[in-house]
Amino acid sequence: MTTQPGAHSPVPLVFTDEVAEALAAGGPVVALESNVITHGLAYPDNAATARKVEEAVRAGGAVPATIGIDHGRILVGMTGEDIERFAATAGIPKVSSRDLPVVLAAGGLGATTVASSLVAAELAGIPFFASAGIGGVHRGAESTMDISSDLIQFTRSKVAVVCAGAKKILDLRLTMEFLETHCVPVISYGSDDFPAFYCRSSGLRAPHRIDDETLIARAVETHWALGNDGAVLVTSPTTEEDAIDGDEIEAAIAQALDGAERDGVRGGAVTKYVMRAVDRATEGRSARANMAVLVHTAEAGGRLAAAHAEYRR
Ligand code: PSU
Ligand code: MN
Repeated sequence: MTTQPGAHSPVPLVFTDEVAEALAAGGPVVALESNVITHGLAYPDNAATARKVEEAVRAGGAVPATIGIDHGRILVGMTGEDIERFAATAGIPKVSSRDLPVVLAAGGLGATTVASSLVAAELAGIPFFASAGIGGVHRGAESTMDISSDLIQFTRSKVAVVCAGAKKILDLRLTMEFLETHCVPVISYGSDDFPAFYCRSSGLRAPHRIDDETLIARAVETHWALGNDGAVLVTSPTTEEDAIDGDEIEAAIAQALDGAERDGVRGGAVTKYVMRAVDRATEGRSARANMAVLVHTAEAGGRLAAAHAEYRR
């Protein structure tokens, strides 16, 4: 492990040797979030999936760097023991961008969302990040104003984000509108549509489609060369055989959202509550599709990061 204080930052970053070496050599690295380990799935599926996700990044041709908060330091890359510790420890807080300074200052463990993982990735000099489902504009946001910080962070962090779109439980039309308003490029890799997590399509057309990895790398670099300091979203749908039919799951989602409303679940707790309720309603089918889409997206992230590192040489 190497600890780097960071040339321009007092925030301690702790790199695994493998990640430090890859970055020093200009090799491909993919940053990964840890909130999906602590909040997205239950133990021991979460630990097994986190390991499979890391293997998938490697299969794609890159080095995985799972991000987490550990006693005032940002982990950039986790060991097998770290992953097991995050997966098995109950009560690790979900840390989004605004929580990051407080949790780092106070010490203790923290699980990073997409948003806070992007903050860490940029500090660490990692230009690629992968997660199955980004946060977005929640259904009913007209009155709740529940819009994920993930979307705001895309306007601030210079990192390419590979994902399978946003979760089906969100308002995907409004999520796409938000991304457009905030000038976030959205590139669909290998599909015409914006995917919806474990569903291959949200029913919405993506603004751009590119199937060639090198061309995606070039579009990402061009966005930054144009003076933009934000993210580029690259979506990749899950496979046919692992996908869930959108209509099939809609009733379970509607019911879960009603349940959240009835139980007074608010803010950051909504996503986990609704995802788990849908998993119960589908007798684990959505949880299995969730694990599959995580692995698939990680593999696509590895492949795209590898093409990007090659392009930059
Ligand atoms: N994927 C899941 N479950 C989750 C998340 C992803 O299957 O809980 C997390 C991600 O970490 C994402 C976060 O960044 O949800 C967004 O939460 P919010 O809407 O509160 O910003
Ligand atoms: Mn929210």
